[in-house]
Amino acid sequence: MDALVVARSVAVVTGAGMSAESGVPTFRGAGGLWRQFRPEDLATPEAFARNPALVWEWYWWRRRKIADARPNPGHVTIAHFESRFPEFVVLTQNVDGLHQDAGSRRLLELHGNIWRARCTREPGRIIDERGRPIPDVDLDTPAVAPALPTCEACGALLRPDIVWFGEPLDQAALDSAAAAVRTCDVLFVVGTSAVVYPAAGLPGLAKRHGAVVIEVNVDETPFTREADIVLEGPSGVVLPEIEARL
Ligand code: BJW
Repeated sequence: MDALVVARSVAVVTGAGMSAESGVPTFRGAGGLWRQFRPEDLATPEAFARNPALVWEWYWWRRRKIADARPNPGHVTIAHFESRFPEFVVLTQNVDGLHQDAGSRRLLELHGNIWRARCTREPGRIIDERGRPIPDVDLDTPAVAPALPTCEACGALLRPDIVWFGEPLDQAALDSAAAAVRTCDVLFVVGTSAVVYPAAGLPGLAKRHGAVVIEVNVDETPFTREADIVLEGPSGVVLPEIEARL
């Protein structure tokens, strides 16, 4: 942990495990969303083209879960780190906004944000839907589906502002993320299964450029053997312990 004490530049890659202790389901593993739902039915552009109502219902259902979630001590610790290190950035795959709720400002959202929608005709037209009523849907009981959201400017269908499988990540965000991990002294990799690319490539890139990489996870990942330090345990416990020792 000496590396962290002297570090000037620190970056953190986070995944769904970061929010698990806030009650937000992860994707993989026991209780993960992909145990209950098939990604090809819900998280691809083809799925949305085939059945936008089904996809929107899934996102409304998830928005309801996330609306009740609060940042956990792991999010709070990461927000504190921002004022502790001269250079600091969070590179999150999470779409739940809990890092921002905890106070993080230096942050790149690599996979979008569940509270935003965007126009399918004019993708640059982004709509912040946080605070708007969330339609109540019961995923187990097909009922009369609520009307699909449309763009106020042009009437085209809106879609969740999320990066689905087979879609490119925002190139500027990805370039900034790659630059951050190439130049950081320490990279934390927290609560990610490290299987979804290109984000899964960031820890290896950091290592190749000389960073000390610290993995925080309750389980092993494909990256674990490459990590310099492996801290096994829930991020809501492990991260505050690290902060207490600094
Ligand atoms: C704890 C904990 C606690 C639990 N404390 N830890 C072969 C076939 C098809 C595609 C590909 C392929 N090979 C590569 C690809 C590309 C594909 C990909 O990587 N697929 C792999 C799965 C094989 N990638 C893409 O398609 C990406 N786009 C792309 O590559 O574009 C190229 C392109 C260029 C030019 C033109 C066109 C295309 C896009 C990927 C987008 C991912 N999107 C999702 C969103 C789903 C919907 C939504 O959120 O609404 O992002 S998928 C899902 O996985 C989500 C997550 O951000 C992402 C990563 O998951 P994450 O965060 O790691 O969570 P989990 O659940 O996997 O892991 C949780 C971890 O936490 C576990 O390790 C637990 O142990 C741990 N944990 N509790 C600490 N308390």
